[in-house]
Amino acid sequence: MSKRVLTQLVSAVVVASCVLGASAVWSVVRSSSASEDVQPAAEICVLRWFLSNSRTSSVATIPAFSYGNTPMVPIAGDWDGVGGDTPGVYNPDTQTFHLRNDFAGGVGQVNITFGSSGDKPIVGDWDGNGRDEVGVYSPLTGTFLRRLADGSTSPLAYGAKFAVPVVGDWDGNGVSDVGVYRPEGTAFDLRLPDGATRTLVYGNVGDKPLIGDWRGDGRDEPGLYRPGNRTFYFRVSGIDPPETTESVTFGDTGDKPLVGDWDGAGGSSQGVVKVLP
Ligand SMILES: [Ca+2]
Ligand SMILES: [Ca+2]
Ligand SMILES: [Ca+2]
Ligand SMILES: [Ca+2]
Repeated sequence: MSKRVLTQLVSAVVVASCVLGASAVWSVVRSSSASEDVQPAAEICVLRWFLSNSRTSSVATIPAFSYGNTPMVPIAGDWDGVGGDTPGVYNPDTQTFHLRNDFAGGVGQVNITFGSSGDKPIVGDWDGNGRDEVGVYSPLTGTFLRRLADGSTSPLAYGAKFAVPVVGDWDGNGVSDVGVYRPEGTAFDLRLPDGATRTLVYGNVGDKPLIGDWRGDGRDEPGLYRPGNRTFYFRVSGIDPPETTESVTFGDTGDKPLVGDWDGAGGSSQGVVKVLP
């Protein structure tokens, strides 16, 4: 074995130990094989953010910054109602959101404890005042627990249990709506404000769902990230037919994709979060 290959293998092991939003995996890793039980139980890895204000740019347009660490889950939202979307992280171990209103990294400017063990973080403008709030999706009950600005909780059950939650403003009334993505059917089920469901079959098996307002018309629509070719797909035509999709290749294999209106100009664009030792 050449030294070069050995280095790559070691590197791969280190990266694999940086588990994003899934600290429970450790018990599996450690018990699977005694001979492999050489990694630290909870290596802390840093989240490094690469965001682009251009949906056609394959390089970041915002200077990279570090914010959060494993096992935190990266999120984005317009927490202050000005200047577009900025980073946040959700720590599943402490059920705490840490939010920032800039791209400087550091520590959270707003910290909110919400949710229960096993919940997934969600972001939306639940009251339509132009500022995003946080919430969690409870897989056990299939319920969206929307945390309102006054700290109260507004629950909304939708879809099957253990679904993949999505949030967006499907009708453009300023209030975020919910939906679920069904990976096996590559289908988005979008809950309209009247309770009806709009189903969109979109993408391929293995794609990861994204939601954004690609053209900045005030209505959110689906997008996809395809890990195999590191490509973002934006359904710019919205949720109504006919479909028009634009795409951009961005980031590296293993990156965590996310989207946001980083410059506040009205349209969402891509970014990735890398997990670095
Ligand atoms: Ca903002
Ligand atoms: Ca709001
Ligand atoms: Ca809406
Ligand atoms: Ca739109």
